[in-house]
Amino acid sequence: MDNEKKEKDKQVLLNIRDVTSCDATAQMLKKAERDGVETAFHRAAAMKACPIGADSACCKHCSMGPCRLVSKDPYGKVGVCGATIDTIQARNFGRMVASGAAAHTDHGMSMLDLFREVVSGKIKEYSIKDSFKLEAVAEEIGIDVKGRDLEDIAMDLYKELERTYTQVEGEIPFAKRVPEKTLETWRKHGVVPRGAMREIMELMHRTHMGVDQDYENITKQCSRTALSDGWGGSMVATEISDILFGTPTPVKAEVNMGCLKENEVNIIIHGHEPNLFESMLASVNDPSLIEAAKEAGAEGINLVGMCCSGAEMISRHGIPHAGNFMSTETILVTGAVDAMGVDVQCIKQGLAKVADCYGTKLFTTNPRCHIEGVEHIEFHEHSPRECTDSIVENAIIRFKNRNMPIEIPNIRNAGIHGFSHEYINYMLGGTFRGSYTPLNDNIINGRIRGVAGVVGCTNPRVKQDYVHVELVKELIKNDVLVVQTGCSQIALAKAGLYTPEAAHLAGPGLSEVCETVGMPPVLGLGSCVDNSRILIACSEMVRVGGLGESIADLPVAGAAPEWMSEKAISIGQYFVASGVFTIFGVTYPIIEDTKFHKLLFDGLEGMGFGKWGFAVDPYEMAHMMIDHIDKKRKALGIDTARDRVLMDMADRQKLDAA
Ligand code: XCC
Repeated sequence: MDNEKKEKDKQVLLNIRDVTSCDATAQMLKKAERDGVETAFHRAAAMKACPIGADSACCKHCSMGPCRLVSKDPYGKVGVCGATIDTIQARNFGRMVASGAAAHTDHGMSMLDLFREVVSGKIKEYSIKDSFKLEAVAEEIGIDVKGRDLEDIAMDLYKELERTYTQVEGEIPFAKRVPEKTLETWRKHGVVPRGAMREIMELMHRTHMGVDQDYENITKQCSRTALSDGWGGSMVATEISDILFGTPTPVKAEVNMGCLKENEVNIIIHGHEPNLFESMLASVNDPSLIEAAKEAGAEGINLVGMCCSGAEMISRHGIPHAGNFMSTETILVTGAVDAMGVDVQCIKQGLAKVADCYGTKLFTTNPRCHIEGVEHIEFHEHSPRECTDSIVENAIIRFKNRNMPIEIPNIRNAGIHGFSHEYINYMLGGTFRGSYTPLNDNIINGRIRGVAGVVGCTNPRVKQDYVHVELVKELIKNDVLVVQTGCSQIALAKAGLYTPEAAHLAGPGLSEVCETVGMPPVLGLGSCVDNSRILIACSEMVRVGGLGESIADLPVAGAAPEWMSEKAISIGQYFVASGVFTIFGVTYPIIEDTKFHKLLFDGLEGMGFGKWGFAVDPYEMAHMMIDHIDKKRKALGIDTARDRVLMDMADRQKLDAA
């Protein structure tokens, strides 16, 4: 028996309908099993998650251990150094925050490096696409813009934003965007971030053996570090990407595996940083490469995105999106992908083997992310086309030599993507009076009950897309407007909720608003770093007035129902520290009935922050969020308005006068 046959014989067979609600992924999983190909779904089924790790009851920060505590009796034992369960959990949690924040802030810093080189004229392949936004952001953080050259403003903006990373003392620049009362809470508890490098370094230091051994003190540094991601590194990534590549405005685009085209050279870009994808867009439109594809017998070159790279490009350019995180291996099973270029984050090492099985050319491009056995074509920002042209050329060669049957799921879902904070402002208020006032008014009058951010990954430990879709449907049915990013956005787009017609799934108040404005009940804001757009929207809701003085007062909630990455933990912690009730699904890396758990799930709220929640069932999760929104409405004194969803003019005037 050869090795391949042996592997096929020991392969776990899935009950496919239990692991995904994505029809295209299900179709490809069936094919993968026929072909004897293994995916992360199979590996998850074959490998039980480690229960000690899942509960964070293990400490391996020194070689006196690793020490294993007992989740069922968390205070029955301590580590060899004497560390209690709360110290161990807080340290493990802190390291997840540090790693997640590092990923986002390093991405943001790459965007800022590119911006500097473009502004100083050293890179000519990219340029400033949104000078209006450049001036608006500069002005907001105190840079004088009147009568000045764009280049001077841009260089000042670069210098100012560099502080987001390198500053050793003082507050990060975007702290100026934080509502005063929220900022006061941060100052009171000493969690206003200085610079991301300092915060991440300090958190790594404090979680070293024998340093910070007070879970409350560690939690403070978790918040400070996470805030340096949300209001720092991620926000810089979003703002600089908008300035360089354009601020998203609504665009009709398609998602799902049916975006692949059998008769064209198919290229997928997967990862997170938009500069690679922007260059690839230029490459696939190069007449000489199109000609080469045609000479190879193709009808053209088809560029498709996945994961957050795809979310950036569907938002800015309407580039089709083939699927979220748990579909990145299965799409290769189509046999139709001629090349996949990846940069950083969420790139499964398992892609290499699947790509090999189907002859797809897989390329890593970023110096931070190589994969053993995978060809690396380094992407240099000073000569970006060298890398992306080469990927296209390789894809054309693979197209010419396709030698196995192709099966592309015939599923495409059209929808409207590309909402940004700026566009929401315009959409609700019009060109001359762009404002969040109509949103606040509709929340106050009860047509919209509140706003929920539903974001984050997919995870083979739960049925792919199912929790995202059911949660969002339940929220909009109850008049909660939903904003989304990342892989969650793609789950809902595949389920058809990104069309204005989906308004019929919303409750009467929300559907009325959607129909009046012509918007879907679910708004996609882009990639995971674009969660910063949700923070900005929250600040704006506070600034406009009528919904309290801090983010913690707003009738809003957040969820990452199928999360898997450490970045998600950092995102969760910065939303909580900003004042938002944030619920995670799948599993929560802390034992219940410990002091650290109580602090995260309850204590933080009493200190003026938000709090964490956990639920696996989408309906339970939705109702926890709705209950929280109702609690905030009550505290604001707008709970009675909700009883009479449709108000007449007299009601409105009474409310305004109140
Ligand atoms: Fe990764 Fe960003 Fe999660 Fe998707 S949502 S699995 S982090 S690609 Ni960002």
